[in-house]
Amino acid sequence: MRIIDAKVIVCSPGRNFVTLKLTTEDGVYGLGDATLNGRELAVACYLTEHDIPLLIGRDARRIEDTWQYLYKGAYWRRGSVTMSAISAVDTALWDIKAKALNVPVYQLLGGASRDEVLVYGHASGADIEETLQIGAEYIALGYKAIRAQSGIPGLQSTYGVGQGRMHYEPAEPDAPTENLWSTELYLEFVPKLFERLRRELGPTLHLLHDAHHRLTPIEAARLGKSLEPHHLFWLEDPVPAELQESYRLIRRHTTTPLAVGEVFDTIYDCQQLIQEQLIDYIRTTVVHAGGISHLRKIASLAEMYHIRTGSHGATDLSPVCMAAALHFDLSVPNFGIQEYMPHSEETNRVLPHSYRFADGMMFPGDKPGLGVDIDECLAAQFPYRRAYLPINRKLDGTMHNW
Ligand code: EZ4
Ligand code: CO
Repeated sequence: MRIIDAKVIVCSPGRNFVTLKLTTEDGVYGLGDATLNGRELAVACYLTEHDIPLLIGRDARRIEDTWQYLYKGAYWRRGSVTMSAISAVDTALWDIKAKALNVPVYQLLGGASRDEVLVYGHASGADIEETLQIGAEYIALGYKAIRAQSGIPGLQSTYGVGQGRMHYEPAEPDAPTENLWSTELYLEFVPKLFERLRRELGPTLHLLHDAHHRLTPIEAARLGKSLEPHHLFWLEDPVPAELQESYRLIRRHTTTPLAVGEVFDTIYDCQQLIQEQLIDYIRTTVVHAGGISHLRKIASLAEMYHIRTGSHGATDLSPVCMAAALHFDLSVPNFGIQEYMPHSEETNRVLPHSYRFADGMMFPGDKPGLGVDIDECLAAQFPYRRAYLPINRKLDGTMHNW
């Protein structure tokens, strides 16, 4: 079952996506997401110039060997560009294998460990009142878990606070937006936000919050402590995690559960966090952390240490990644929660998919493979447009730490 064609499809149906399509001599094709938000063409070029020439003629059934070949063969280990490229190849090969065997991908991963997958949506408002209102709208849609972010009094704009109600887009065209940041204002405000949300939205809704790497360990410890009465499902990325041991300090001070890992690209980024039980949820994703094959290894390590998965799933991860995530989530024993933001109408038309949402839960569907397709003609009508993630400065102009 040789790979005879490989195509990198770059398109922008509302936002940029990079999709790898591998085709075998039998006419079976598979898709993989290779989107790295704000750095899309670096991965597209890596695939075209470096990986694809090695894939043509290879046996598409050899998923693990191909992963090892691209990872070890590169000599230069890890890195988000390399790993996103490997992720796309790996995901496409799982799609091909499952289609060839006429089963949904989750059946190849050991079968379903649960009937459906718990997801959380983004409730973002300009202030507490609006965040509350949007939270209530999510409950009405059936959501059992929401990530709440709110504009902070005294700050003009804040990263992670979405503009639309259901749609969230962190990147901006042309040049990066500059946000201003004040830890003092943030730490003063967030406990008040969650006090109101918990009081008005009830005791059973799962409440999550993302600090987007903007605190120091001792500040994070204070935030975690101040949020304890409102029992969050998790506090995400309080501190940048290049220094994994910094989470020891936070852990010593608070019982608020911690989630880290959306920017990680291999198991080595979270080895210490997992083995010292410094976190509760690992957020690595199919598209950035080596595909389904590598994510399963991370989940297995986490399982040994009582840590559950909670994969990143914002709209810059394409429907191909979302589908792969749902097959993975359905199968791993230590699944926790999955992030989910619906894609735009245009994206859904370019990348039609069989996964579905109902009552706060999702299911990948039972179509053979991942259950996602690509309309290449339509994709060509949405050309790439350069975009960047925002940057963050303190009030005195200093670049902030994420
Ligand atoms: O910043 O997807 O938890 N979700 C997040 C996202 C990420 C973006 C980066 O591309 O933090 O909003
Ligand atoms: Co995040």
